[in-house]
Order: sequence, then C-alpha cells, then structure tokens
Amino acid sequence: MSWHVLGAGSLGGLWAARLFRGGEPVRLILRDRTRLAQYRAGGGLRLSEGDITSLYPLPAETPEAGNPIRRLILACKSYDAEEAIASVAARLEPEAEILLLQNGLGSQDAVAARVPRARCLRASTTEGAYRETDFHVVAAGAGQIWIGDQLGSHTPPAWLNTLTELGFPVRWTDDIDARLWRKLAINCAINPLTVLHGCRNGELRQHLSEVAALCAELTALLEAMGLAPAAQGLQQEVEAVIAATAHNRSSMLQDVERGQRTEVSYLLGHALPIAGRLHLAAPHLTELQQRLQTRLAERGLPED
Ligand code: NAD
Ligand code: KPL
Repeated sequence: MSWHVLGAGSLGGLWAARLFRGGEPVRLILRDRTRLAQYRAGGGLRLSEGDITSLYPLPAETPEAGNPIRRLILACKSYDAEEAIASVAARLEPEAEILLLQNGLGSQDAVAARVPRARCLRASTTEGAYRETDFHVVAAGAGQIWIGDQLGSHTPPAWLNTLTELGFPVRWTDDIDARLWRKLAINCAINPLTVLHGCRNGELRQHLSEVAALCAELTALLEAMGLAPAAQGLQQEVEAVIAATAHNRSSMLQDVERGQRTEVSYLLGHALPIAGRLHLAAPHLTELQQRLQTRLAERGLPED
C-alpha cells in the first residue's frame, strides 16, 4: 500500500526520504507540472544527515494524477492545509488515513471538515528539518513524534509499527490534543518574542519576566479548557526549551527572515479567541499578538 506525501518541503521531504529509504512505496505530490518538471530535472530528493547527503529518486506526481490515495501525509504549512487537501480530496479512498504534521491548532479541524470520511490523525513533532535548496532537505535535530486521533480513539493505525521499525521516533497517544496544546503554548511563549527581539531562542533568557507573564496566561487558559496536565510546569518547560535550543532561530523568526508568512494564526490566533470565549483576561498575550502583527506589517508580511 503506497504512501503519498503532499508538501515536499522540510518535514515532508524528511518523512518521504526516510520512508523510501526503508523500502516503503512512497509518492510525492507536487503543486503543479512546473514543480514536477523542476523536481525531475534534479533527479530526486536530497537528504543531508550530518556529513552525508543522499539522493533518493522518489516518484512524484501532481494532485491531478489518477491513482487513488489510501495513506496521505499532509506536510504543508498550516495556512496551506485546507487548499492542499481539497486538491486531492477526490482521489481519497473511502478508508483513507491522513497524517497531519501541521504545527499549532485550527488547520487540523479545517482539514477534517473537508474530508469527513477519512481518518485524520494528528501529529505533534519536535524533530527539526530545513530546506537547503528546493528538494534538498537537511535533518536538523532529533526529537519525538506523537500521533493520535482527535476522537480519542485507542486504536493506533496498523502502520505505526512500520514507522517505528524504520526508525521514526513515533509514539501513540490517546490525548493528542493535550500534546498539541502544550506545544502551542510553548511556541506562543517563545516564537513571537524571538521575532520582536530579533534573537535566537537562548537570548530570551534576558527577557524571562516577559516569558513568565505569557506562561501565566497560557497556564490559566489550558486549565480553564480542562487541560490541567498540559498546563503543569509550563514555565519550567519553556525555560528548559529556551536553554536546550539556545542557538536555534525559532521557526517563526526563520519565516520572517525568509520573508514568508508565519503560522501565528494557528498559535496566538487560535488561543486568543478561545480565551475570549472563556472570559479569561490575557493582556500580555493580546499585546504580544498586536506587537507581532505590527512588526509583520512593517516587513510587508501578512499579519495572519
Ligand atoms: P515547508 O515550507 O518547508 O514545506 C511545505 C511544503 O508544502 C512546500 O514545499 C510547499 O511548496 C508545499 N505545499 C504547500 N501547499 C501545497 C499544495 N497545495 N500542493 C503541493 N505542495 C504544497 O514547511 P515545513 O517546515 O516542512 O513545515 C510543515 C509543517 O510542519 C508546518 O506546520 C510546520 O510548523 C511543521 N513543523 C515543521 C518542523 C520543521 O523542522 N521543519 C518541525 C515541526 C513542525
Ligand atoms: O518549536 C519550536 C519552533 O521554533 O517552532 C521551538 C521549540 C521554539 C524551537 O525553536
């Protein structure tokens, strides 16, 4: 049974190359015929791990290809996910399973609503990858991948063991929402501040009172949502992540530096309306979003 990977960027490239290398049938879905021609001209997908770069000649196609899709890995950015799934919806088999790799929250529900018959599994990953050039991905950091089902299904998909055997650091969770919310909270406390201060994660150690104020509001939000375990020790973990990733540029800062849209709508933009509905005051998070939007606008980038 073939895998399809839609979104041959950093994370999609990493997943596709590892599946192909492990002997799994896998096909890339590229946006259009121009991208497909560019991909074919390069001879395949390059993956660099440490000092070693390998070329993997994965087959690729456009969304219009005729073959049915049974297992799909959706690896585009959150803001592209709905349009991307719509482009292949007609090709999904009735029993199709879709693995959503998007960071933040909001896009997963939007995708699931577009394809109500498919099983949409959600992933929360702390692995790192970036694009050296088009179709050349660099594996940039080990991590952990949690996979779960929104409906609290206790049945992992049959292919979870395959991923483990191939060396994917995957674990099943019955509460993926709590994992995604915890990561969202960590990203809300770190990523926008790195953009506003124009700094690597570690330099936020000079702004720990700002971080603490954000963590207090995020903790209150998670608790009010009934996600107390996801709220526990949030500030300590944020400080630990800042220390452990001190030399990294956050994904949001990298987006801004590359002149790309950020995923803020799926982070602060997802959390703040929920805080509002719960009548929770979140002045620091609100001000953070406003300052970030101003900075994005100054740089000519979308505010959402
Ligand atoms: P990316 O920009 O490197 O790759 C996304 C790819 O999707 C691009 O190649 C883009 O052309 C493609 N795409 C978008 N719309 C498409 C469409 N309609 N049809 C075909 N292709 C389409 O992004 P990324 O860094 O791989 O991130 C993907 C998601 O994973 C994001 O939500 C990100 O936050 C999350 N994530 C990334 C990392 C990482 O280290 N890169 C780590 C954790 C989570
Ligand atoms: O996930 C991250 C991101 O940059 O999006 C952190 C944890 C902040 C590491 O950089």
